[in-house]
Amino acid sequence: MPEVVTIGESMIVFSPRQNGPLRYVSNFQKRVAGSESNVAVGLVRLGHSCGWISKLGRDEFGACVKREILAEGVDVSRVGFHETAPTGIFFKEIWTGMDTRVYYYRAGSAASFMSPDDLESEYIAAARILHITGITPALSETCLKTLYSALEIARKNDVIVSFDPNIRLKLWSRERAGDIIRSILPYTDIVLSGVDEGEIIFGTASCDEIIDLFLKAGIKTVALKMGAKGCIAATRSERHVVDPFKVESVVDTVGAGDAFDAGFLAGVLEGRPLVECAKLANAMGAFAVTTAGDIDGLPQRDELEAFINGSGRVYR
Ligand code: KDG
Repeated sequence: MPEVVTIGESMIVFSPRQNGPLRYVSNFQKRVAGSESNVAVGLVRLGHSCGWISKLGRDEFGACVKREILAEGVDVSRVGFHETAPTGIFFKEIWTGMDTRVYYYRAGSAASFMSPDDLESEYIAAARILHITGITPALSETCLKTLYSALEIARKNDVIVSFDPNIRLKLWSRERAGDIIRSILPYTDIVLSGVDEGEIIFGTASCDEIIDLFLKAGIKTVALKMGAKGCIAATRSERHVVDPFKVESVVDTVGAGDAFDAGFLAGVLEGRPLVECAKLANAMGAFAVTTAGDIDGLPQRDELEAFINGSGRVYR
């Protein structure tokens, strides 16, 4: 059974081969993307076992998503297929590496039909960590129920719950996102959140206030992502601002948050001190922004260590 179990929708993403408005783009590269499976792949690259629960369309894109995630070494044995609903897709539009937009075509997708019946309690109960995001509850009422059901299973079986709010305002309103996410917090042990998301959840943009409010809501460990400024990692007894790693050029920031989550959770699984978890997280985020795909740039363990130590490697 995998150390980490995650649940969520993955899709085919079409990345433009040129920058600028999509109306002028004729060529795209097809890749696989999805926040939760990105985290799973990141963890597997670092040597941890991970299972991904989802639903795909019984179509070519569904077959492609399952095959790619399986090829990365993630356990896809709990991925089901919907006979008629399609696999979701989306398009990226890139202006500069810092300005990427996404256009979803995922309403009514196979994953939006996930239901509590798709969960196998023993599979979640055997994990050390259940990792979820705020994307899944935004997909449909049945997805929301599925998430609550997974959280109940985790709670009953002392599985650590890790939660990335990952608020996608193209999927739901700020108000609904805030309400639902606040209802998930009591089940959560580790929160991996952006500052902008903290603002939607708590109505303040102050990093310290956001962290205080997460801790007050019962979260044991908070990692507040500040993008190019690194992160703040906190528990009730410690709080550290952890500097980012510098990257030469940013190609695409989408997926950096997932890479961050994978790094942080790897640290937790390895019993590392809080600052080290945050350092691993920042380093993974730095890798992710250097390539166009969500997972293409994610490092293997030795590559990550070499990057953190500043030693680099020479291939001959
Ligand atoms: O974090 C990256 C994700 O946003 C991307 O892979 C697509 O899962 C996705 C989503 O729902 O936006």
